[in-house]
Amino acid sequence: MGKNLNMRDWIETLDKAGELVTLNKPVDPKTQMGALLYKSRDKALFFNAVAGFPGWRALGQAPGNLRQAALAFGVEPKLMVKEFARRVTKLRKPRIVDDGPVREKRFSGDEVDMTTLPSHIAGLRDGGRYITSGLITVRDPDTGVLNMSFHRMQIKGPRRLGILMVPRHLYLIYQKNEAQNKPTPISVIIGHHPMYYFASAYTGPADLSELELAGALLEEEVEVVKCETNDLVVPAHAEICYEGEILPHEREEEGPFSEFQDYYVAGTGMNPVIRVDRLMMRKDAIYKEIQNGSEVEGCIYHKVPMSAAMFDRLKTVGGYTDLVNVMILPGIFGVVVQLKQRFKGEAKNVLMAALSSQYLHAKVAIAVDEDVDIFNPAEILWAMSTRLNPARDVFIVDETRVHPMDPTGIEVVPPGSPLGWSRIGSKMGIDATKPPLSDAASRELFERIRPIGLETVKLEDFL
Ligand SMILES: Cc1cc2nc3c(=O)[nH]c(=O)nc-3n(C[C@H](O)[C@H](O)[C@H](O)COP(=O)(O)O)c2cc1C
Ligand SMILES: [Mn+2]
Repeated sequence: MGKNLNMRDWIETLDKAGELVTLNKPVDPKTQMGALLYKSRDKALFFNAVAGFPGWRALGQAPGNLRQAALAFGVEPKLMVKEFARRVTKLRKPRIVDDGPVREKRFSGDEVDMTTLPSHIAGLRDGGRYITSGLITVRDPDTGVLNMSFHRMQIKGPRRLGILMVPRHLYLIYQKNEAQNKPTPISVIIGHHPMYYFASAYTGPADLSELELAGALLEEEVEVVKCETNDLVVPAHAEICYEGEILPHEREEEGPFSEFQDYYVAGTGMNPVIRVDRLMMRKDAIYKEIQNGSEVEGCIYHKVPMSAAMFDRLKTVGGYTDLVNVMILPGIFGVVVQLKQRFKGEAKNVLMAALSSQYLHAKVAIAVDEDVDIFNPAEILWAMSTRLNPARDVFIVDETRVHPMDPTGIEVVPPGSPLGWSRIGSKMGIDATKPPLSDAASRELFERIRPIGLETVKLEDFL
């Protein structure tokens, strides 16, 4: 028996670290919760009562920042991306067990009522209440591989949800099934250890099973129970789960929705629909809210796995680079790459790779040296203002595919269409590194000042 790390362990970890604030008065998920979550960038919030949803408790902004994310990995923030990249290599197959706490309470067919879940409204212009913490598992009909990914689901009725699928793995599987007039069976979990969320937001190859990746990140295999209405599985220690089908050839208005860039530019339109057939949960299930926007929880779940996936890729550019760290910038369309540049041109090569990785998001990539604190935006701007020769160190590539939620891009294919959804725009690399190691003389000009005794001389000793 493993530890079966789950959301309750995570709540305890946050609490012990002084990262959790408990709200005892009832909070209205339709009019108050979004604001509280959006503003709470320092602490995670535990809602002991949700107005209009008797008996429910909920967790949000957990992790709400990189410090809390690093707590889940048990390392300091600047080592987290490397630690993620290290764990990714040790995939673990899930273990099927007979029963688990997620099956304690069960509802079938018309007993199911998704409108009773205490999902909050994230933004003023949102189309309604959304399940924002749902991780969808699906089986590829050709390879049998189980894919798990994050998708917003709009609550449209007791058993009816709208879904947005950006053209990646779930959408590809849905299209294969739809071509044969078949529905796509899915299972969904709400509320689990953050490693499930990080794994689900990681974009790897299509045949990577994110359930195995969750096992790698947790450093123990995931226990799953078999679904009751389809041949899928569901993590046994989740708070809530449901089973259903994404229906073929059905499209309905979905959105708008507050997205990760802090805009409503978010694939609103004719999107597919889910019918829910089974809902199960722990007897005292805790709901998981995720607030979206820049530098809040939804953004943290993007930043950590994206940075780790890019770290893995960028260290192979040219066979090897002395890569120190990678961090996605606020709004997700930018990335900062930290390296010890050996030769002239090495940073530019790395920047080109950062602009065309498995993620479409990055359109601005900035390279900095090891002596820049990439977690401090002022330091990144300092490097750009003191180490950049704009005429030589900036390059722009026009007419490239950009992320479909990038409002600067021009939509070439609308959401919901067979080819998927796409925008065209441009990308920029900014090489804010100092001269490379191979040019020691020029490099010396960029040595940062260092007062004598910087580490040892302390103010307290002179008061
Ligand atoms: C908080 C959050 C919400 C997301 N919502 C969606 C969504 O609604 N639709 C979507 O297609 N991708 C969404 N994503 C992104 C995908 O989950 C992510 O790109 C994932 O890697 C896709 O899985 P795949 O690589 O197996 O296709 C979201 C990611 C996060 C972190
Ligand atoms: Mn996948």
